[in-house]
Amino acid sequence: MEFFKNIVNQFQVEGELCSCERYGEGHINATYLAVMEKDGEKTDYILQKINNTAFPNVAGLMNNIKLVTEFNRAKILANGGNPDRESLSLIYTKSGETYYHCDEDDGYYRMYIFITDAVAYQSIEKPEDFYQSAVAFGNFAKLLSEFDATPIVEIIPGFHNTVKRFANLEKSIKLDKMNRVKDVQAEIDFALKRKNICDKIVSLLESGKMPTKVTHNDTKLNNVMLDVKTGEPVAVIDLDTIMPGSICYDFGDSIRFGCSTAPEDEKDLSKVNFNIDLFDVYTRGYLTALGNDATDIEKEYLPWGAILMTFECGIRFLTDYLDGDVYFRIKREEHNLDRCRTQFKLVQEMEKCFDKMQEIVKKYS
Ligand code: ADP
Ligand code: GN1
Ligand code: MG
Repeated sequence: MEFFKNIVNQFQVEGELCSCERYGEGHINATYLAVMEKDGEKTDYILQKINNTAFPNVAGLMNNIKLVTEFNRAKILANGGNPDRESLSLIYTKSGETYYHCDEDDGYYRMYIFITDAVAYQSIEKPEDFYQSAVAFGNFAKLLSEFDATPIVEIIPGFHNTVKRFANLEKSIKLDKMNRVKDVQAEIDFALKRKNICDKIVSLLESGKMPTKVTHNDTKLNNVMLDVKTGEPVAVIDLDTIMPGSICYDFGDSIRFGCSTAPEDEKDLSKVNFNIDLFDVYTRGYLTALGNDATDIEKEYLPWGAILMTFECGIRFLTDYLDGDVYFRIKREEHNLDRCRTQFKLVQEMEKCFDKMQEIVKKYS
């Protein structure tokens, strides 16, 4: 507690820290709910220790977040909204910085205003929530289209470059650092069979046939907050990966996570299925919110975005398993392998209903 008191005291907050507990289900940063008390009144904040392995350039990362959140806040204010609730909002340090480097644990910390009366779901409880998350991400994409991307740093180069992700997998197979290749031959074969799909979107972006846009790049359901009472979108959060990308990736990543009938790390694969009805729900919400902002080629490749984001995530989990679980936080042995297996099962099912997915996109285009 003394350790955290020192951390929060570096930021522009008032009162005494009365609790600081781990919070949320993110795989990357360490998130805490920090409660401050002043004159008997409690205020919640989000405190995060930034994952410095995933994000070596913390200054660049935080400058990206500062630019995007200040842009969002100004827009929300101009539209008569409440920026403290409808945008992720940084609490600056007492010296006006976006983050604090703590010598004691060599950690990088940041604080956000806690978004009140809102929930980040871990799975779909009702289709309406998924529809609202689609509207939230669609509106966010629209907002970003007005944002000047020039100063944005590509914080993880090639983040959704599936070709590069595949090459990383091949490197890890060759290296076989943990001697695990022998146990995952079926998963490796599954991936190798699909090597030829990796460049489907990458090549369109590289040739300029598909526009490169500033996108969120990590659009899973628990990165959007919905109002606890009305279920309506409140804010899009987790802005670490905002950088140049494709809306097919943002769409696809939401589908990957939200259209599965089971959690991302379900061990029993018989429970993991791709729910096409939820695909319909999300597509309707996303395309309604985006309107004319989506070009024909982007719309055409939305189903590919879903397959590729799911495949890519599967190969990233497999790569991390082979590397000794150094990137994604794990809670048990083989956690990354279980995650890889759910993703590959979903890919298989998406492949089977690809025509149906295309029809649904056409219906809402
Ligand atoms: P990670 O990058 O590790 O996924 P996130 O930034 O997504 O970390 O935060 C993890 C979780 O913490 C979110 O899923 C959400 O439940 C919660 N959270 C994050 N920021 C806020 C906020 N400003 N207000 C309320 N809850 C938040
Ligand atoms: C990570 O940070 P979080 O948990 O929202 C990862 C995503 C993966 C996702 C898989 C920066 O997202 O790319 O799709 O896990 N984020 C980063 O659940 O690598
Ligand atoms: Mg997150």
